Amino acid sequence: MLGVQALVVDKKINSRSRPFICNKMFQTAVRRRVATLKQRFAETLPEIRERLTKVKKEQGSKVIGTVTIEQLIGGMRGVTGLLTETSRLDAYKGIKFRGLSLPECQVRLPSAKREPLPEAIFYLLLTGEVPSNEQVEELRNDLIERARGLPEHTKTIINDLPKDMHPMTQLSIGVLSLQTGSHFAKAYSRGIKKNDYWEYAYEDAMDLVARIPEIAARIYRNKYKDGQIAEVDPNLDMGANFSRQLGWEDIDFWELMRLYLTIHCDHEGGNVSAHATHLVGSALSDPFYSYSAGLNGLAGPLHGLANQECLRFLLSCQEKVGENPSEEEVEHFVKEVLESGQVVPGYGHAVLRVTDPRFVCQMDFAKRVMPEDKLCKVVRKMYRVVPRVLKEQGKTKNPYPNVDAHSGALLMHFGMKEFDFYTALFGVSRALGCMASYVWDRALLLPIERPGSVTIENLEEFAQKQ
Ligand code: CMX
Repeated sequence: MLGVQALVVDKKINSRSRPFICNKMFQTAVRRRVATLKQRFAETLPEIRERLTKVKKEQGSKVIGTVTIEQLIGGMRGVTGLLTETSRLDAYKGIKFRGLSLPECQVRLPSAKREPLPEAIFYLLLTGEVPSNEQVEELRNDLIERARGLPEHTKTIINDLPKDMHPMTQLSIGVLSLQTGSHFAKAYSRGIKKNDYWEYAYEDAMDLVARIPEIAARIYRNKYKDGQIAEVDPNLDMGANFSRQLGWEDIDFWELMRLYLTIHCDHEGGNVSAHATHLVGSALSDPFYSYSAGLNGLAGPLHGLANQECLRFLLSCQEKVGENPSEEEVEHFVKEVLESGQVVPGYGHAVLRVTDPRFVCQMDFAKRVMPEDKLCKVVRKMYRVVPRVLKEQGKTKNPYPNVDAHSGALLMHFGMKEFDFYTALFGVSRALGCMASYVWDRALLLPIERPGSVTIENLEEFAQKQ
């Protein structure tokens, strides 16, 4: 059995590591044994389980909210009905990962240069603790080892997919193909105790997080480049390795990828990708089945696909009114888009009622790293114009930009022009949050999800009785 102890390894910090990669980590790195992430998870679990049992037992009959008929018809907006440990979205303050805002994560989490390491945010999501440099290094090594185990059949499947298949379809298939190695599915069919589900879920979740970057990179290299892909470098972090496998050696791009993987990783439980993963997992489908479903949800234009739509929108603005449009020209363009019945991609949100902090930190990155980039300047002009136009239109509850309003322009700056691939990058990042939540779902023994439903006739009868 794959117990906690099975992962205890004496990982040494590799002295040959490139000094600028994990400099913060290596400055303080000591050659000593650190508790693995799985051990830390196991240590924190009993207390959390106890708190959940207590609150259920003592407060279980209390009402946390109501559901109006409008909410029932309207996609359950504002209905709180899910337990998600990893993050919480506040309509006015934005996302908090285990209580830490994005700017706080940027300051407190271990980094290679400036942006948090993706491994560090994953550790935070799983345990609720800010990891030390040694803990991140231990996790990084574990993920590298797992990344090297990408099955040959997954490579073959991706190679054989039609090149004109959308990258999100390919990514979903690639993740699903990992299912053959599911520890959870094998253990379940052998027969395991419910209390132990999380250990096998953890193994699968780690495999998935470790292997999805190479799956996405292979899709990119096959579809748009020569099909050749770099080996995983054991001295680099996930952001840098993923960048290299995509084909970028520019360390500013590596930083962008670290930022990208951090800010897209989680957005509490109700968004389509997280909710779909949670729902499918609640049937005890293993992490690969579950996250493949989450990716299918992420592929929708009102969710993750909005980033590619947003870039298309920015480019068509430039095409129509020039590379450096005035604010008046931008306003005219936006109004035309609205009048034609389309939404302004990258603006609005089902929960947020302020500018998305994930937009702000991308804008800060752009101002710092590429202050003269013309497309990023258009993004900033849009930010000055679109909220006012949407407010005048009066329909949108949140006229401010979301995460997707900026990401495409940053990628374009570095020459990643294939914008139908952008949602696949989002999918690599969202795996961190969805897999951390999947492990918690099994650890907290959450049951199969099964809300009730009504017919229109039921609603009419109910309204008459009222
Ligand atoms: N442009 C134009 N109209 C918009 C709009 C936008 N950006 N955002 C919302 N609206 C409209 C809605 O279409 C709706 O119109 P109808 O009443 O005619 O149907 C009205 O305003 C009210 O919608 P809302 O309650 O403010 O927004 P929702 O919670 O229904 O939808 C979202 C949220 C994100 C789907 C919507 O704002 C949208 O379509 N935005 C553009 C696409 C986008 O950027 N999606 C990415 C979201 C982030 C992510 O999940 O990745």
